[in-house]
Amino acid sequence: MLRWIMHVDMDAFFASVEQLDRPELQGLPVIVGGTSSRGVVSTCSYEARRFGVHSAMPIVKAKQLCPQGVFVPGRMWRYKEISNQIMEIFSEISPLVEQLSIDEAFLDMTGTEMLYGGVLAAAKLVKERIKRETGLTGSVGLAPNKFLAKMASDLQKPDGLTVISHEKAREFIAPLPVTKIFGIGKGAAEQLRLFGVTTIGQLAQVELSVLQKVFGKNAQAVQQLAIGIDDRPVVASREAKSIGREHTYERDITSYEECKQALLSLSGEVGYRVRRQDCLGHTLTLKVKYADFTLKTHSYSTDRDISCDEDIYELACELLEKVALGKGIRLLGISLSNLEKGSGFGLAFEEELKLKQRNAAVDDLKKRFGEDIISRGKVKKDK
Ligand code: TTP
Ligand code: MG
Repeated sequence: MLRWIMHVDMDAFFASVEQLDRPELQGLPVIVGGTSSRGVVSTCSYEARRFGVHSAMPIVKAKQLCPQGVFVPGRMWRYKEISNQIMEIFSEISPLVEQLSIDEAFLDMTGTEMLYGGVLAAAKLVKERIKRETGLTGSVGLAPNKFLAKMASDLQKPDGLTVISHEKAREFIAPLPVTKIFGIGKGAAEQLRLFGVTTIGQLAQVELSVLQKVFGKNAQAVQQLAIGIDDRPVVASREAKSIGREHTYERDITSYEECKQALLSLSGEVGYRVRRQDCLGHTLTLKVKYADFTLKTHSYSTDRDISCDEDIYELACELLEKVALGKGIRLLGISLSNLEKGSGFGLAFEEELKLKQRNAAVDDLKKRFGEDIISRGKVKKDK
């Protein structure tokens, strides 16, 4: 199965949020940062970049370069709010997301082709959802590994979408300057230039002994990158405190039978995500939003290791007993928290072992053919 990694990075993030919230700033050189005379630029809009302003530049210098700039202090709470929103979108697109910073993440898209009709369609969907749900633009890189994906997302900023295919990867990166490789700064680039190496293609072909002079024990890893090879896995973000899924239904749910069917499907989705992140949890939360938008949550904690779809479903159904149907249910959600690492596939009684094997078989199918290939029980019939 072909590996596909997506890297998404928001464009001029803090500055774009300011332009979003204050439309009168659109099209203007907006510079976000400490506004005291000793402050530095956090970031600036692309309009300001034309004047040579960039992140980490002293504000004083930015004022010299761009006196007509609109200087604004940062509003971190607001950036975090939007950051959460985009991370939520990512987690709905891929079960394995690694957040790198406030505005960027890797998504492991391996095995999702069937789900979205190809990885390119998935990349377009991510961009569309970001735009529709936040009003901002992000740039996407799609490639066989993390190194290439991160490089790709940067190549056509802003609002970019760049795909580096498996076949063309090496050829694609060969003409680019060595500084495009993360970690090769001006110093190393200067040293390499003395050996006649300025492009990634040349870096791929130069004697390893030369690279050892510049990169020491990292020489081989650098040369691997130069031929487009990078085996680092996407690692689920450590911050993940809960893993959940929720769904808003087109028609309000009015019976327990329908609720159970919905929970069956949600349990499969949550379980798959929990296991892909090599996690198990101890607290299950059921979220219910009613037709009048009032919200209720019910939780249950246990010492047991919860990671199987069946356990999640069973606990969700127990919690459902506390739920009144009221005027109808608009949204249902299940999340697992109190997480710890480990598959919980250690010691097990025979019956439990069977369950785990069945879950593992389902995960394998989903990984290979996309998450939609199989879902639980009666739910499939409804689709
Ligand atoms: P970046 O993604 O590096 O920059 P950006 O989103 O502003 O612009 P680009 O279109 O090139 O991706 O960083 C994300 C945010 O992190 C940025 O909006 C502000 C903040 N940041 C700082 O506060 N200081 C810094 O030195 C950098 C690089 C970023
Ligand atoms: Mg960015």
